[in-house]
Amino acid sequence: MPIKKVGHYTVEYMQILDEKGKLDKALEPEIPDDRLLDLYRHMATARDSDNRMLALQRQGRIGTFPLCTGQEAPACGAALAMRDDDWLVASYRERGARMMRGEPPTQDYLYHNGWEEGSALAEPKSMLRTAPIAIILGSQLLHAVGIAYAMKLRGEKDTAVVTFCGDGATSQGDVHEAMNFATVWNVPVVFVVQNNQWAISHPRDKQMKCKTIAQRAIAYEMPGLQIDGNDALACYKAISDALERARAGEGPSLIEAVTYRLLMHTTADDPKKYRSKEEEDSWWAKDPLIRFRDYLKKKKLLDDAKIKAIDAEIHAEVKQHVADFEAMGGFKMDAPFDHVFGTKHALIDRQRAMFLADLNRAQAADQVAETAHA
Ligand SMILES: Cc1ncc(C[n+]2csc(CCOP(=O)(O)OP(=O)(O)O)c2C)c(N)n1
Ligand SMILES: [Mg+2]
Repeated sequence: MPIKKVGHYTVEYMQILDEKGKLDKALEPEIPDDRLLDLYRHMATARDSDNRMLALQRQGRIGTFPLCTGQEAPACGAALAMRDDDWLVASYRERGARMMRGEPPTQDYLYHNGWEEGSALAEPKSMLRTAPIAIILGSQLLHAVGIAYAMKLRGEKDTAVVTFCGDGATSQGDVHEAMNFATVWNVPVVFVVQNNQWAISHPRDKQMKCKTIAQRAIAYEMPGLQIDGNDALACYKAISDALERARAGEGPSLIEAVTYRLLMHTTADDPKKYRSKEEEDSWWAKDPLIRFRDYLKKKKLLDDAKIKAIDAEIHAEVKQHVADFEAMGGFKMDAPFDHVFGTKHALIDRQRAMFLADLNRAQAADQVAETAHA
């Protein structure tokens, strides 16, 4: 019997606005001017917040946090492509997307200062559907598929889920399970992998043999596309197209956004220990924010004076959010127990009582020690 070909594949790459600012007119998405400006505003706000948070962390005014500088395009592009009723199930680098979907920036500061209240949605009724930040790599993809499955069971039409993870997270079993079930159940979910070349100090080529992450989609029988993740227009278009397919009942898609983490993994990391300045410089030259800003300048939506004014406004807003955060108080030490289940549960009540008893004992011991010291 001759050996037959039972499968073959190609992996496509999409770029609309290249590193030099050259635009592919045929692929340019139609986005109203105010939405384009909103996209710039949020990408720039995410960048400014990163800088501000970094300064706060160095001054001991906020805890360790992950930076999103250089990775604003996939997150904000996704938020622009999404509708209010869709769900965002993100990882920890999608600062811009969270803000764009209406999450108060103070939530981000609370979360990264260790307050559980940072995970709670401030006004659940008016809040756009945004899941809490996920730190356990890949776990959120299972949640995303679960939410998409629930949408299907409930007969929700026209809603979909966008979920994010990193290149390193794709080595987790959870990611395989999520992608497999998403296609088996044909649920409306878009998987966006932010391939930023590194999993902390571990380079991409040491964690996977495959040349692209997008090609993994073929094994699950879903569309897979690699895009320039520093090109905001490509991010918006690829995610919009995938959302359209999901809404039309055509199931999940995988998008690999090729990008770069321009700063440290978290504030506890020093990338100089494992990557070269040449490598970093080559990616600064592809900065997604500058590239998109220059596109808007060419479209005459921005000029230097407008950019200066918007950037100053953003800076003042971020400063105000930090002031609001620092003025907050009244946090509950036992807040985590409030959110484990949607309804009360005897086991959780018992654990909360044990935790509070321990806490009271520790605080009383501190008091005794302080009094003795005085
Ligand atoms: C299940 C699990 N294992 C290990 C970690 C520790 N950890 C946190 S971030 C990280 C690297 C993740 O790399 P990648 O998925 O590429 O995302 P990036 O940080 O580059 O955005 C690791 C190993 C974790 N959070 N969860
Ligand atoms: Mg990574």
